[in-house]
Amino acid sequence: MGLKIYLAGKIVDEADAKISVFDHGLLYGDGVFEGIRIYGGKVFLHHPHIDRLYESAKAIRLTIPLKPAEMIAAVEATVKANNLTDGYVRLVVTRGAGSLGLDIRKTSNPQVIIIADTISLYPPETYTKGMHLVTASTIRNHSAALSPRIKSLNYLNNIMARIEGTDAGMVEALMLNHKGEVAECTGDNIFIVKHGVVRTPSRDAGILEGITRNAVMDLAREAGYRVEECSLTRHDLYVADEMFLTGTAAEVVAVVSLDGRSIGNGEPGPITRNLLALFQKLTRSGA
Ligand code: PXG
Repeated sequence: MGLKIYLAGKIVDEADAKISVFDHGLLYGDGVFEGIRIYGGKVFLHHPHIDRLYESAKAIRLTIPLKPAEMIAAVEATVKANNLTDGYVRLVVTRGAGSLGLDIRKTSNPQVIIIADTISLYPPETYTKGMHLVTASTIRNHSAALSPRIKSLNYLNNIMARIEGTDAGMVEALMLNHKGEVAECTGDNIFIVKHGVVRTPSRDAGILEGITRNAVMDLAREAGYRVEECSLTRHDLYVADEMFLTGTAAEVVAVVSLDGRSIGNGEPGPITRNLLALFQKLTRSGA
């Protein structure tokens, strides 16, 4: 028995969840998406994810054929139809089928697709030992070409960088922006800790404004740490006391080396471990 998929306003069997080969989501990567966790049967930070989806759609001039409240109900219904207590929701909105050619006026019926499934996580030792990173030579999209704040179906920029990480035997890769500043990883935001201060690139570094990033910044402030959004160089990263990534799938994961430089003492740092524990408390307490 396959999954139950939300498609065109209905919940259908996976085998029947099909869309047109003329959909511009497929032909041009023209569409937007979200990835959301389900913890204890609840959709985690549902509203911020739906807000970001509608903001991404607005930026690409895509009108989503559901009101936000209807979208929230559709996600809840899909989670329920699949009996999931812990898992992952992939929400996709495509431009819809059209003629061959870029003109959005020749498309119709944007497609809303909701997949709710289990999630494959990093192995537990990634959390206890931390991960190794390399800097990709592929820079993050220039904001004036395609804003990284849009979570679009066009992920080739990130995929090209991820290939470099994979080639180096790593599960993630660091991306810089066109100015050479630290931006983010291919599917995660990046943080460092230096002299007890938690630092992360600001939005204007050209990054996706991660929902996990924002939640972790809130947790850090509540825990009494100073948190700064600022411009960071690779040198700042090399000499950091601690480093970690945040993301929907990764949650909070320590980075113990970057480009062959070990970070701090080469083990997950105390503030990183504390923030991971606080994040797990937030997600596993049913809050
Ligand atoms: N940067 C980029 C480029 C991302 O794609 C993040 C940062 C972290 O954002 P959130 O909101 O998740 O804290 C992302 C998120 C997937 C997948 O299946 C990718 C993401 C999230 C969930 C699933 O590849 N990327």
